[in-house]
Amino acid sequence: MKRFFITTPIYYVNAKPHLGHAYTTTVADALARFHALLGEDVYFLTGTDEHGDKIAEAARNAGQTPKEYADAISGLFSALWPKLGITPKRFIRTTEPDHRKAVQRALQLVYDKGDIYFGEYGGHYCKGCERFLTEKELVDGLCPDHKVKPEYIAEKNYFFRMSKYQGQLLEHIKANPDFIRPRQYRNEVVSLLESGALEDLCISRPKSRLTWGIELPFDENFVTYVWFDALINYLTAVGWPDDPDFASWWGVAEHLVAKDILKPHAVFWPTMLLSLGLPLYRHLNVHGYWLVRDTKMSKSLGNVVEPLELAAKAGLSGMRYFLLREMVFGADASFTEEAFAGRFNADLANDLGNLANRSLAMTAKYFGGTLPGEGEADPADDALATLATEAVDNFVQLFGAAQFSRALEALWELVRGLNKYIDAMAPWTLAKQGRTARLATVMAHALGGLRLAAVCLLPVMPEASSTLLRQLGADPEKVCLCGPDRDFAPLPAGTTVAATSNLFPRLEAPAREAAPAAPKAAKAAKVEKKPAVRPEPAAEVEYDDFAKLDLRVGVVVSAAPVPGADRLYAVSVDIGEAAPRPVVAGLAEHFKPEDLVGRQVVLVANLKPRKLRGADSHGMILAVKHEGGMALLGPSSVVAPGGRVS
Ligand code: ME8
Repeated sequence: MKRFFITTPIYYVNAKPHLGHAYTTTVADALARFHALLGEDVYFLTGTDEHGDKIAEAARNAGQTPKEYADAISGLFSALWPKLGITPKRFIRTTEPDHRKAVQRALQLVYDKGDIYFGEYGGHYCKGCERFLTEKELVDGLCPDHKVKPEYIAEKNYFFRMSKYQGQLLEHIKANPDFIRPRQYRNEVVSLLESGALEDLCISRPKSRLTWGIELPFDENFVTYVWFDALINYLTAVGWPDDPDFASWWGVAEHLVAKDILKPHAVFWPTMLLSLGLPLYRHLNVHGYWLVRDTKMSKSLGNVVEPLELAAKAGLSGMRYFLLREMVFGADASFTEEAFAGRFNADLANDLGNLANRSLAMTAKYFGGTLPGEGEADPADDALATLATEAVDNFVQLFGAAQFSRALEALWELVRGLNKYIDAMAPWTLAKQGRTARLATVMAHALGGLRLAAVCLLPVMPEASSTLLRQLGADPEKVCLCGPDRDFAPLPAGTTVAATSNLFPRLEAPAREAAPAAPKAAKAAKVEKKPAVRPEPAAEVEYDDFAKLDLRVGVVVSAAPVPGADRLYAVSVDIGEAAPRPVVAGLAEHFKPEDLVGRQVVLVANLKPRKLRGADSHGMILAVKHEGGMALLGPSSVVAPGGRVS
């Protein structure tokens, strides 16, 4: 059985986890699930890095021993992952005995080989990075990541002959172009190695200065440098040095890190492996930073987003989808609540959610929820099958190459294609014309495509995709992305599907942040002073008069400006009739068309048709005007189009 081994960085236990850590660990989890779905045997490793200066300092500040402190923070990490749907095979801690033993074994082997020597060194040490920075790396004398002035430290220490392996590493990187990916990070490492500037690595700390570390096996007056300790975790976890299974896991190892720790992973680690006589890992996958207003989100800068708070707002699946879709792997991405709600509403509430809601609701309406089997075919069905096959092939290829946002973009070709297929095939018209055989084929194809999309999305949104698969009559535990399961097929006859989906209710867009400019603030103050306008109560009506109104729930299918009318949109609303209703609505000042499409609204369906600015209007969308703008009326949970309001 093919194997796949994926690791995250082991995180420092000097502060609690934030969205940056959650991102890397979510990506690793998604990759692990993706490879399992391809039928592979998977090892997913994460954990905590617990020795070193900065943990000792954080513990001192908290009035605890380093071990007490490490236990508490490590516990926060290990408890967080399952809450985020993340299921590692092993959570390793560098304070565990098997790891300490492996580190000492590695140090002894490298020492015995003559690759460790004793010497003196002075340099700029950044505690945040836990490493010496070169003059070139400093920006205005400060560490570019932690924005602090590194401490100049000169002392006698042990050194690893890293420079000895410079040429060999460069050769390996050149012979394996995707050893470090994406390309920009590979290029960065190649120029560093080609500049010939690689120094030897200081790998010890005198106990006179630091005791919180693993003792050197060949000198009890020193502990090992935290990076020499931490990197070894990748070997310890899969049983190095003694486990006979070690080689089969190590041969397929892939690391996942952000660019802050590129150098330790792309230079320190492979040279250590070369010295140990071990094969190099297969890929180093490097991503950018999550930024908050142009600054890296980081515990030391105090601008972090709490992953659990975010998950509580939009559900776990929404958060995981956002993280994987929004960040172009390798580049930085900005986190804003607006971007979050925008992405969620556009891709999940509108595209995928609407597709699921309407295809299930129509199957319930036309076939009582059980597909009768295919009937009449149409060339559009073959075109859909081709689109699905291409989209899934692209998705699989890109996801496996760690290009998650592009992979999801490719899959959305299928999701949007399915919505277009439904629009073009117009099941409501087929139903009206009594073409049941054709209607059955259309629904089977739409649901078959949706099922395939849901399988692909299992690694990204395990919770929501499992629910969706169950709604489609499939068992999420039994599907895979291999063999015939990966091919497009209409949902088979006799499959019973749920009547509604309702997986991704729209998020309210967050209020825009207050603009700092004074004139705007003054204007806002003025508005507040104005007494709120309360409309006069209308005259009483008899119940029979109210009952004359036919109020229906509908889904906005499209919205476009009416030429020459700034306030108006020509909207079409699906209320479960043969064709969507054309309605002219005064919404243009308050909503963008994309904010409306997919939204459920309440329509006065029996209003006499009239022409507005030359366009036909067959109903009225209900909304409330208020001081802050306009709010649309809608059901509190998704209902089938055409549901009567009473
Ligand atoms: O470096 N954006 O631990 P660490 C994206 N112990 N990812 C972020 C991020 C952000 N703003 N902030 C943190 C260490 N990360 C060492 C690793 S491995 C043998 C030892 C993620 O707690 C990202 O994965 O500082 C980054 O590389 C890692 O957290 C750094 O975690």
